[in-house]
Amino acid sequence: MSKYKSPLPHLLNPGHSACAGCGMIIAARLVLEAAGENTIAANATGCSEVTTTQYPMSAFKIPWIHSLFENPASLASGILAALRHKGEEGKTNMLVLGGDGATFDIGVGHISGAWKRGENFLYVCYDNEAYQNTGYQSSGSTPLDANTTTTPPGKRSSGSTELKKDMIKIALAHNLPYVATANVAYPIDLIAKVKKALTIKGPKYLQIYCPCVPGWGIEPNETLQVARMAQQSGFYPNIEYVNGELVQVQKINKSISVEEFLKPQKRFKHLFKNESGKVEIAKIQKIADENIKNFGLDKK
Ligand SMILES: Cc1ncc(C[n+]2csc(CCOP(=O)(O)OP(=O)(O)O)c2C)c(N)n1
Ligand SMILES: [Mg+2]
Repeated sequence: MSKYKSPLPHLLNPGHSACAGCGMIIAARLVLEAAGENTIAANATGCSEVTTTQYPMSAFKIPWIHSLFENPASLASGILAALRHKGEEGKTNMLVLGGDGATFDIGVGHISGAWKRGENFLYVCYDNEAYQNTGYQSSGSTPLDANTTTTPPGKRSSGSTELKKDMIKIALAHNLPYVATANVAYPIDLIAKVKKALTIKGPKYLQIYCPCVPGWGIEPNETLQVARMAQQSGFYPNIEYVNGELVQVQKINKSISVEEFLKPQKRFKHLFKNESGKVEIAKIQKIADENIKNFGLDKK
């Protein structure tokens, strides 16, 4: 057992029911520890809620409130209004925690409204690229060719035929002062981003790449390795914008092909069975290559 002790306070207790190796729970713990005790969290429906707050218990050591699947951004706006009314504006961090389904799809109207109003919260989307809690259905974040229960590969398709929605561009289109991606494989960067975002007034958006063990068909001990490979292949760039300007990108230290990243994941297993799979892998490689070019991820 590791003797390492985090210097940060533990604000998410053990005893939650997340799967072994869950990327979301790693992200949630790091986000809370970076935000600190003086934080209120509003949580959308999804794995982050069902695994942490089985009635009458809660793993959260901070004030936490569950909303509907679609409206935690509105709920957070109401909490901020109450704090304003009490003369306590700006004294407490307001966090929103939601999955990609809650964020990219069903909550996007509420989120857009709150961002337009300039609400002072940090919205954290843990991106596990599908509606995992309800049985691995595809969401607006599901990448091309992924096998989900609503995009099964077969004679007419090789998994999802749709491209992942670019939620970062949607956030940037709202002129947010802070927009970034993070990755559970890079916890120091993730913590720094949360801390930095919370120093900025107004709406902030952080999208964290979080492998899902059962949904992606990986082993519990592969979570961080797969997350790291998403960055190393250019598939999921680690980027940061302040006031709409790209201020930081994580360069690729050890470059790998998307094939290496896709291979351990059962959700992409069908791509390795025949020639048409090779064509699909080439399409995914092209997406990664474009990321590498557009964000300047290449170390050279
Ligand atoms: C309006 C509404 N539609 C559907 C559901 C059922 N539902 C609950 S959680 C969930 C999936 C959540 O997906 P995501 O936000 O990506 O979080 P994850 O489960 O992947 O952590 C769904 C479809 C619901 N609770 N409310
Ligand atoms: Mg999800």
